[in-house]
Amino acid sequence: MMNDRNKIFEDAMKQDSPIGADFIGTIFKRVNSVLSYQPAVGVFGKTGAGKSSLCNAVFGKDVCEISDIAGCTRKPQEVILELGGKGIKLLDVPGVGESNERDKEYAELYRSLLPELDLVLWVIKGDDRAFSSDETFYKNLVKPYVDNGRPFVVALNQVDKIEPFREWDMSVNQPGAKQASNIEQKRKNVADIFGLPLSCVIPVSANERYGLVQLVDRIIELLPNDKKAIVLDAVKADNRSEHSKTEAKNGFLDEIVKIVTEVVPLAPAVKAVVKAISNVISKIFSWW
Ligand SMILES: Nc1nc2c(ncn2[C@@H]2O[C@H](COP(=O)(O)OP(=O)(O)OP(=O)(O)O)[C@@H](O)[C@H]2O)c(=O)[nH]1
Ligand SMILES: [Mg+2]
Repeated sequence: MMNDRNKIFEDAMKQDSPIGADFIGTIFKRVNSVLSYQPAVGVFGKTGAGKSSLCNAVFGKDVCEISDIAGCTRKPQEVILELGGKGIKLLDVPGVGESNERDKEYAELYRSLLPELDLVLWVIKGDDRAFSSDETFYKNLVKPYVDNGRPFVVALNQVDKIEPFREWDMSVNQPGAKQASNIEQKRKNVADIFGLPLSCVIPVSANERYGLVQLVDRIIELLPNDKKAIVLDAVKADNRSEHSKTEAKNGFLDEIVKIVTEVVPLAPAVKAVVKAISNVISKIFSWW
């Protein structure tokens, strides 16, 4: 894949761009390093919240182990999703809230992982009543990173179980009216607890494949320009909306314009070079 990419890239640049070989080389290196970056996504939350299930639903079938037995994920599962470029690194970590001993150990683990993460996805069980362990973990560990501008999204998972759960409409895969209003209430509640805007708390159901497109939309919006396309590429095709595709494309093109403008001193050449590069990118990402 990597070699294919290099070849397509070089050919396109030779044909279409009005600049010299040394400029092409420099631009090539810089765009390639954006493409080769491997974003790391950490999936945190209480045990049994559905972290592993949600990873599978968002990114693909069976990338993470799931078990109906309590406390399934015992050590961090590092899954490399290789598509297009190097893909992304998905860290499905063990859940907190099982025992005090474990929580101390896992707090250390979360703390050590955080500096390398581009995005933290916090998974909460929608029908949980108490969020105190989530709150403690979030405030002590994650909040300093979020305050530094690190993208953070809460997935309010298992909303199919929120009362009255019998209202869940299987035919359209949507909550019933009363259930929808209780879900919205819970969402507000969680946003308050975490001190987040409502837009960062997304109601989902991993099992029912509900809300996943909205979750991906939000994630792509929050990521920096140079990482949107790579993360979107790792997401299952069903979960990519036109909105997130446009967002990821524009982000990537902005990044390319930035790079080319820095390297090529002549303004008229920039447009042609950017066009040549975006032609190449469109061959790398199937959804482009
Ligand atoms: N009804 C329903 N059940 C779910 C949903 N998501 C997960 N589950 C179930 O919840 C249980 C726990 O899911 P996991 O994905 O293993 O949870 P986890 O957060 O990875 O748990 P640990 O690895 O122990 O931290 C499994 O039985 C899942 O099938 C959902 O959206 N709706
Ligand atoms: Mg798990």
